Amino acid sequence: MSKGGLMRRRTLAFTLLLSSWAATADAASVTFTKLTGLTGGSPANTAVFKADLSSLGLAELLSITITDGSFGLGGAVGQFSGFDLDAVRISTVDCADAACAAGAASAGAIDFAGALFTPGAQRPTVDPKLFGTGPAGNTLNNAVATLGAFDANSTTDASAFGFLSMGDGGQLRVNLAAAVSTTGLYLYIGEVGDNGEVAAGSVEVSDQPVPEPVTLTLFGAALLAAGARRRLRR
Ligand SMILES: [Ca+2]
Ligand SMILES: [Ca+2]
Repeated sequence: MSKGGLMRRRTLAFTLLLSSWAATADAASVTFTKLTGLTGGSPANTAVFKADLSSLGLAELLSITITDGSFGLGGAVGQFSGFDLDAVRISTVDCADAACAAGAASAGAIDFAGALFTPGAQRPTVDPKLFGTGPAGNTLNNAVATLGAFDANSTTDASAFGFLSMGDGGQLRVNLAAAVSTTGLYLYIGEVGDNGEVAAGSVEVSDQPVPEPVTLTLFGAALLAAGARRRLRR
């Protein structure tokens, strides 16, 4: 392909991306109720929060964004800073206690392998990376976090397992494998430690997918191409 052809293709990618971003995405913030009791692994100290997704004005659910809102309050430091997320589950079972949520059948698969994670800040003393993250600390390692199961060992010693520490202000975005009707649908999230760290009030659900990494790469390439064009014109 000629340089001109390559440039045109990059410009097209840029344009398509902008138009898809400009499309109105229906999203809503959810309100959580804390369930009674605790669940998890050993020790089992995971608090579970429930949100009713049927009253948000969204017909379908396709993505979930969870943002730490702890502002440095509560919980541990270093790699365990911020909201410690044990599990995320959607279910049509209306639970009143944590054990019920841990056992409730899932109403739709969540694509944890494709999760987008933005690490939050660690509180001193800072560790190489947050707990439950990949090698560079900016991805989810779901082999450690097991976000499909309420199974976290609520400890900060060597037996810590089964959760993701998001860091202060950290954000996790996941897509569902397929859109799910919100009729009679509940969202459950588990917080390890039950120590006052919160994500409530900053969880958003949407009927639009979150951007895939490949899209972001294309976007970056388009920006580079646009920059190159500007430099050439000078
Ligand atoms: Ca924490
Ligand atoms: Ca887990």
